[in-house]
Amino acid sequence: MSKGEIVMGALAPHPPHLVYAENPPQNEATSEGGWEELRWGYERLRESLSDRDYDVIIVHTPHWATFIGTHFLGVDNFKSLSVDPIFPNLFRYNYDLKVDVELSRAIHDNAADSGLLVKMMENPNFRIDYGTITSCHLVNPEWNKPIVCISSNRSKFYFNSELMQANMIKLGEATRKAVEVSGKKALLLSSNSLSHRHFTVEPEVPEDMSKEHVTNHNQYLWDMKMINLMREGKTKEMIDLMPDFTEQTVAETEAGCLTWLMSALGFPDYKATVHAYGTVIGTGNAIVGWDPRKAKI
Ligand code: 2X7
Ligand code: FE2
Repeated sequence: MSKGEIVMGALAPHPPHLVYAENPPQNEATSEGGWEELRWGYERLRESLSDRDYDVIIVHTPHWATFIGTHFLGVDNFKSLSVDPIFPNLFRYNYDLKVDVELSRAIHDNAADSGLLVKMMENPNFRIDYGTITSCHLVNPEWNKPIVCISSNRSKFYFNSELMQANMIKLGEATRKAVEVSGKKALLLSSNSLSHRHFTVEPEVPEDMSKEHVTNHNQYLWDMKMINLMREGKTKEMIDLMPDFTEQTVAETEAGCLTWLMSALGFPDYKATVHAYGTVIGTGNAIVGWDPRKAKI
């Protein structure tokens, strides 16, 4: 069996608004569009994947929050209705997804060997979080690949950002090793927004783009600082700044997804491709791809 590999890593944020704006048949709510810059960015990310063959999507999500260890989906198939708790008016999505339990378990076992507290989630009635569904839908609307879904352990809250990052670095390494041993080609998704201070009142028409802008200039400056480090291939520096960035912008990086992704990719020093930056109800969102083929040039 040939060695498996990560074919691409992506920052793939999950505002449910983007699915709402696309009007797919799975979502009960309907819209008049909106957030085109980000949706066209997802189109560009999909285009960049069109010549990349892959077997599985591995997604790390902030909205499956676990306080005791990191959990992994451990059932072959999940089918149900996912309703966003904050935006039930926008996101009521009928999902039917497949899980690569073998790879899920392999990452779980590697993570356990490296000293992390882990658990397989084997309840067939478990409700999949909207972060996972939104990022996977926008990257692969055909849903023709199995997924591995990893929860976000909330160690930042019961300990601190530094411990959270140290654990996510171990989890990223465990993920890369499991992919290599599996012989599979994997696409990795960090499902999170960047700056995350959002409006507390929704416009009457949620897709009214005359109301959309970043919550404050501080958030915008921090988002650009982080995105420019990605563009310059300075991902170690980005990870070093992460605790301050997260603190200053209440960023969704608090969940560890992006740290996990950078570690799995071996802290890329090649340039990332930024497909889009845009705001959703005031939060900052970037769609970014890391293509490991660039490391070999
Ligand atoms: O979960 C989210 C998010 N990350 C960003 C914006 C709006 C809603 O939900
Ligand atoms: Fe979120």
